[in-house]
Amino acid sequence: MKQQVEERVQLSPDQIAQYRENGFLVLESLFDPTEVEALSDAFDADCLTPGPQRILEDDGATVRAVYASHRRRREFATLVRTPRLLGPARQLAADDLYVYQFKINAKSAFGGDRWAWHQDFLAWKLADNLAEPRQVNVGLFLDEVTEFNGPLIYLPGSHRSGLLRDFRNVSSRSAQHLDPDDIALRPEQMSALVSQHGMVSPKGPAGSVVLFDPQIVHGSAPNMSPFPRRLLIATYNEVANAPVPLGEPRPDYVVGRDTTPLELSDEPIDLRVGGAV
Ligand code: HL5
Ligand code: SIN
Ligand code: MN
Repeated sequence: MKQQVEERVQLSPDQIAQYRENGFLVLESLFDPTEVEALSDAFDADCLTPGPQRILEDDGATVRAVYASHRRRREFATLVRTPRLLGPARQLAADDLYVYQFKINAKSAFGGDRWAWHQDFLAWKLADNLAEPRQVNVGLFLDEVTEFNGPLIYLPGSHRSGLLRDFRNVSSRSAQHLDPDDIALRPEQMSALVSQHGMVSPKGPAGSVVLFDPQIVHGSAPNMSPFPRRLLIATYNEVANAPVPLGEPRPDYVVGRDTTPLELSDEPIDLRVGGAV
């Protein structure tokens, strides 16, 4: 049964080649509106949970991001095991996978701030002593993404250049996580990179998925539109590549410590039984 489910969502050899070449791959409308609604409701509920996992915008009131919702809400715990996300991630990886990081960037209407140009792997190498860029990021659109609501922008092929910076700023934008502002690429660097690689911003209906490489250069503009752009990102890491922190590890809301290999699950996402995990 599991085998059959996995086959249904298998990436084709051509899709795998595209991912390797460009550093990202879009899978449109993988989740239906009922599922998106269930996830969206679960996120709204989780936004009410106080704690360091909830990061606010500079106004001190609007939610900027929430980490580790898969540890508090059944819908997200199921989601990270669904063959539609875990299946493709496993095809792109060389070993068993676990959840390294799970976040939802809220990018709210009228004020969701930018995410500066950066490479994820630099953050994790510096903050967690992560050895290899053996992660697969899986983004899931909780809202329709348009040119208006601050779409994520990628520089296709930039993941093949290795790390383009090697330090973080002395002062941090946030004490709770490493904000891309702390490891942002310089404007002159970005000009050269954009002339070499160009820019692409995948857009599409809620329920679409974008797989992306931990070294691809990416970022997104502020959202001044009346439409939110909530983007869920599950980062899977290979079990054998679990980081060995040099000092005190970061809190496990931001970097998961449970490296038990994930198994595929056929459980529906919109159980409507609600509630905590
Ligand atoms: N906020 C993440 C972390 O691990 C890093 C960023 O987009 C991922 C750069 O603290
Ligand atoms: C964004 O939500 O636009 C940024 C996502 C990321 O940096 O991974
Ligand atoms: Mn990122």
